[in-house]
Amino acid sequence: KVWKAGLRGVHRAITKSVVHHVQTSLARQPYNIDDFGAYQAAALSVRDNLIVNWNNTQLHHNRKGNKRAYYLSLEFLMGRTFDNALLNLDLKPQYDDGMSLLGFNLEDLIDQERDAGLGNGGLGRLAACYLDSSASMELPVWGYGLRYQYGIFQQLIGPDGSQLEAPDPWLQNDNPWELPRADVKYEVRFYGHSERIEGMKALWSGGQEVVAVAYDVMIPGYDTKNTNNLRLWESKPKRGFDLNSFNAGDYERAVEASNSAAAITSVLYPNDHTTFGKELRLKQQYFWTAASLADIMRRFKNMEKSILEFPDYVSIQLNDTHPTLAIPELMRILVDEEEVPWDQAWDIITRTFFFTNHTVLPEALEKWSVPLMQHLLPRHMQIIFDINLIFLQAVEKKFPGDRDKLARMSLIEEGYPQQVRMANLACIGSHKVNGVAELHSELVRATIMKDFVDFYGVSKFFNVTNGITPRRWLDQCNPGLSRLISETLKLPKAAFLKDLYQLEGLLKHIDDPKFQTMWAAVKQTNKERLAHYVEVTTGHRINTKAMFDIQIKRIHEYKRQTLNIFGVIHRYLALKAMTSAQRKKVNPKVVFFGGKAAPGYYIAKLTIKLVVNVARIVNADPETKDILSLFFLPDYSVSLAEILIPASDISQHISTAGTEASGTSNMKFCLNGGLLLGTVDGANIEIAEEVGEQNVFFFGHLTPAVEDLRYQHMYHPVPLEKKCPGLARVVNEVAAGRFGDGNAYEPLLNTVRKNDYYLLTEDFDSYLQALKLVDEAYQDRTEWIKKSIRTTAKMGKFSSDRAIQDYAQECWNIEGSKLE
Ligand code: 26R
Repeated sequence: KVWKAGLRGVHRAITKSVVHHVQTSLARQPYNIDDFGAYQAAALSVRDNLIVNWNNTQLHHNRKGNKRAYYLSLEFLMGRTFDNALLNLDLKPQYDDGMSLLGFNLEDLIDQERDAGLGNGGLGRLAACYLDSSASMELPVWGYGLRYQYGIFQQLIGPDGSQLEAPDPWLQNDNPWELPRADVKYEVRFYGHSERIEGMKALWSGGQEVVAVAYDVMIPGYDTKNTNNLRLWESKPKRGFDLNSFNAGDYERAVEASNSAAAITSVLYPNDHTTFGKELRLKQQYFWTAASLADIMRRFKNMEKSILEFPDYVSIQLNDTHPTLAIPELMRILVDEEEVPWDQAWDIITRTFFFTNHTVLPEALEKWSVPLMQHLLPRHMQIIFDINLIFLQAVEKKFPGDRDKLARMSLIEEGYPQQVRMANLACIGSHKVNGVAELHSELVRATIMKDFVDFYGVSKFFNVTNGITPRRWLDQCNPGLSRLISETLKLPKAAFLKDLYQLEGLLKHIDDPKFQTMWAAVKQTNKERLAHYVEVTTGHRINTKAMFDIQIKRIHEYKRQTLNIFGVIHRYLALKAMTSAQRKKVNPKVVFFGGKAAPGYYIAKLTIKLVVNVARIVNADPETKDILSLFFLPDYSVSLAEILIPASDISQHISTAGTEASGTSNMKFCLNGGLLLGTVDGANIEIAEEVGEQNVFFFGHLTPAVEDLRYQHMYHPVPLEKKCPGLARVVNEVAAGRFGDGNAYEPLLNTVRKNDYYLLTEDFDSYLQALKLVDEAYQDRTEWIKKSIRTTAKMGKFSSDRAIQDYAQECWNIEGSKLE
């Protein structure tokens, strides 16, 4: 090994600190440490660097009196931290050498870490990307969330091919990336009763109190010392036990009370897009918003400003409606505790909060039963009724006599029971409301928020197209590509990782055959890395010369994994009908699926079962297995995405038009030079705008057609055989038992035979057409590589730095402030 002379001292410092942590923090002997122990010690040693930067950053912003923004999210899908921290601190080469001096391979140590799976999918991963960008741009932004004992469940595939769920005890081993803050704690009340005192003021007392304890996760910026904070709350009983029962000798009851307090942060709800109205979920939401606001308020009070200046120093972003209780909670603090008159308090509220909507699917719009809320949060229910009364009076004034409008805009939906509409509350309590891609924001304005647009004017409603962090989703997951880009552009990596528009510089190399070859070689290496993973985990060997076609995301009807698997079956049947000479001319292809289904989502689970069982038949068929193979990779996660995404030739984003708010993996695939096969939906549209429509594979009906088509399906149904013979053949084969017990799939097949809400029968033929175009395009490999280079080159817009810049300017009114 050639050693850079100047680094010797750094190496010595690293090995010394790692050995120190082995002996002290881990209390073990350096000579018999395993990979996991070495990972822990190395992580603690990296953490030492972070803690210093973290402390200095907080001090820096405090001294400057900077306005701060807070990102309230029930989910932060962080994935692994070690590798990311090394890259952001620019210490990876040093630790690589340092650990190898100690006899360890750094990549093996990186693989020892468990993912922090504190999220379901898009919304949670977006929050994680936004934290990375905020820190990298030196903005004073903190995240607030919950420290779930169990993150998103581990997915296993049972013998019959169906999804099984196991708990994810990610904290079983010490987590070196968090700092418990025994000194930062707040009491949070539930139940009890609320008594009006005078005017709008009330006193809330009694009930049960639970303690929120802070755990801080350090968020290092890239190429800066600025290190932000993600504060996660854990619930604890106020005392160890309920003293009354304890003293009376009723130990069971005493323990019960303590268990119920600890239960609040025990597990992440694994539903994506369907609400269940469970009391524990509402408890989570209040526990978290109350603790976060108490903490924000304490930090604000340390500044010794008038309470009326609160919005000049604090902005709060609501990540979907999940933290909407922060609105009545801040009203309660202002009116009941700070004695601010109601109207002034409401003015503070509407200058502090900002609300992001992440889906227009009706089943995902949160509603909470009024009796439940009354019971759990009596004071908040009062406040919501008061807000509603004043609001509806204003609506009535603007639109006299429009009772339907009043009923639609009310915070309370009539019915048995009445329900609180959280999106309406989030909207009227916020200064601005945004969607997450142009089309989605337009749909927010035209559908779920239409009445509010009429009332407030359109300028309250705007768009921030989502983004992804290029640190994790280019440099970390695809070091080969990052290196090639840096060499080609003759720029240090930081230049394009901090300004992703720099990638456009690749365009002038697009026709250079040498560059094309190197580009293709990087892709090939990544495909081999994925093939290696599949071989190690499943025993299957993959043809890495085949086209890699990937669809990874939560399993949901609107995302139409069914369209994909029906397409695969169609291809398989077509191959079977060919002569072997004909088959030889076909482009070999490997199709990958990954994703979890909500445990109670029957149709989504059946979809997984179908994919797994089709894979079993197809992969075992000697006639076709070299030309078509299929894998369902279990337990999809951030870490698995980091292996899959760089290896794709084509990825699928094929939701029914108008249903996918944005999608973010589409951006990740394209950034890594994978081409996109998709519908005209979400951020696909803006990706096509950037790379040019000739470089994406679009198919399917457009959003404006969807409503009419659904109407037709509902009132003028046409039998599947007539509507779409190609799909009928596929469905019949499945029903006939070609991929195992056909009866088992009846409910899934019926979704296309009956009213076909997600319009598979309408899009199937054009989907097949698009797949054919993909095959043809792949035959001309040079053209394909050029498309791939162009795609990467045009991804500048989709950096989460751009998205965070939009939020900082349009909403938060904060600026970067560098720690020297
Ligand atoms: C209320 C509860 C059941 C619930 C609803 C919705 C829980 C979680 C969600 C998650 C939804 C809002 C979500 O993840 N939406 C996704 O947000 C991404 C980031 O903006 C988008 O890219 C993606 O299109 C959207 O589906």
